[in-house]
Amino acid sequence: MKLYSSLPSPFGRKVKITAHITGVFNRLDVINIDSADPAAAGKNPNPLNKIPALELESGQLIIDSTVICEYLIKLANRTDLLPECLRIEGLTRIALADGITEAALLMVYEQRFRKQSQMNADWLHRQNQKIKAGLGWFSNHLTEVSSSPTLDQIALAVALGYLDFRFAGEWRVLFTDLALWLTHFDRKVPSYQLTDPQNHH
Ligand SMILES: N[C@@H](CCC(=O)N[C@@H](CS)C(=O)NCC(=O)O)C(=O)O
Repeated sequence: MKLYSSLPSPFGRKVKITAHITGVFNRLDVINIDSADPAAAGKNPNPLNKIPALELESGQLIIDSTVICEYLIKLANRTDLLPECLRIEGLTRIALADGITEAALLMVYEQRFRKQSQMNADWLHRQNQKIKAGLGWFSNHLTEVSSSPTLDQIALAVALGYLDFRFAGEWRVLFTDLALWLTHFDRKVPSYQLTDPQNHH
């Protein structure tokens, strides 16, 4: 199966870590595309030209990182990553972590696609507030990490990793408990390092 992604993509990283943990990474043919490049639209099977996108041998398209992860989890019979009895709670935590990543991406896009004079400071502030409030929520609801993390823990680690990558880890000063949590995650989950965009430059 083909995974369309890119090295810096945080949502792609979420899928790759899940694939490593569930032992199916070697079944993925990873195709790097740059979704900012208009020419990429022709290569991406996702009509929305967003990554990650998974294409099965049958040609079936699977999109949205959580849906792709869930497919891999079921394929590998590793439903412990998203236990059925905690499904709604798990999906809510995933949505919260992904919301942090999305707000960070919107800030990056605002700076990438608009000239300095067109940038909207209020909009950037709104996104930054969402990131801080989301991090505040997680610092009050942290869960212990093992070498076999759950999907919501993977989504949180990826959100924090993206803030490290794009915003020089400024969040670490305000959220020392989350920084410590990420150190534990990093130590216990080798695929976090393997998929770190900063290790590939
Ligand atoms: N909800 C989607 C979000 C995917 C997403 O926003 N991906 C970014 C890259 S990490 C992207 O493709 N951006 C290009 C665009 O929005 O056109 C998911 O979880 O897969």
